[in-house]
Amino acid sequence: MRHTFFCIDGHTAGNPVRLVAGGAPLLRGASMSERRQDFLARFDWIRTGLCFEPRGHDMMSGGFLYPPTRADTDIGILFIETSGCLPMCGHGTIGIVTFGLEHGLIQPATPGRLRVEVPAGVIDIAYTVEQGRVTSVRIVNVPAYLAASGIEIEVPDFGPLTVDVAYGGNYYAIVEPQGAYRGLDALGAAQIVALSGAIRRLVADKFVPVHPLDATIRGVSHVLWADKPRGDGADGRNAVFYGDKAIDRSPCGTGTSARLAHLAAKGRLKPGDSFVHESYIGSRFVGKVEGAANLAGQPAIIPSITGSAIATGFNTIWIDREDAFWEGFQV
Ligand code: PYC
Repeated sequence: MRHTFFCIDGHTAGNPVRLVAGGAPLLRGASMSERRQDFLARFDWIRTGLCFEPRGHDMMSGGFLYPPTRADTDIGILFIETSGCLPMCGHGTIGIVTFGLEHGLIQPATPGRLRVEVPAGVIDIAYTVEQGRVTSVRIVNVPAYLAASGIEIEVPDFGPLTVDVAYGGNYYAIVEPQGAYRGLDALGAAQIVALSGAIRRLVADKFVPVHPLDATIRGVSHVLWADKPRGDGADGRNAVFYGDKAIDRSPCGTGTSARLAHLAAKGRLKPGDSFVHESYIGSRFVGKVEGAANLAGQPAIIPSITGSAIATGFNTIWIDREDAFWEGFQV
């Protein structure tokens, strides 16, 4: 049996986005969070088939558009990625909204604005269009907060690290330069990948964050290595590790949100401050602490992230049960 998926492929600040415009399964659930659980239980083969090799690769990421479950939103998005179905994905949202608007899949009630239901909650989008191209997408994200500070771990063959955990739509272990970590260029991509999986496991042995409003969002999924910027006009640089082998090519929307909450909680940013974040490859998002918030008793912030995406082409993908690798594979 052959399943056909009509996709618009592209990238946000260098990281891949595959908008699956045709072929989304019908999902059960009274919210995008419940639909995420239903997708994981019944349709995870679609994610692995489209994101893993041979149809995808270690960084592959994307999502589907759905009618929202809430009357106060315009669209729903379900994210897929090599590591699973993320509650929220910033670079994915920028790409999906850009490609959806440019190809008439999204019809906004108010031009320039969208309210989007994602599994992590509701986000507000403002976008600009010039000559039929979406040139900028600003996301006012779900509340972000610092979940834990000063977790001490001993990383084999590297040494001790003190790590903080912050939420920006996913939970991030944040590592600032210290001890044997002397910055991203000194570390290099191969070591970032080799160490990050161990750091994620070591942090999980000591602390498992659970979202105060949605217990299905739990556990550190990403590691954000923070550093000073390389280019003029930026405030920081990062390498965000996800899945088993990926370094985000974009500055990572949820990672930037978590970093803003982290810096705000440490008194290094305040409401109204902007933070230009560089990715490992030098692409940029503009982050901003929009304001203070309260997340079920936790001090939090409302972060925003602004970036842009480019479509690279249409891609009709088959997942054929006759293919030995119909579900995809990872090495
Ligand atoms: O942009 O939020 C993001 C993201 C998550 C994983 C990769 N990118």
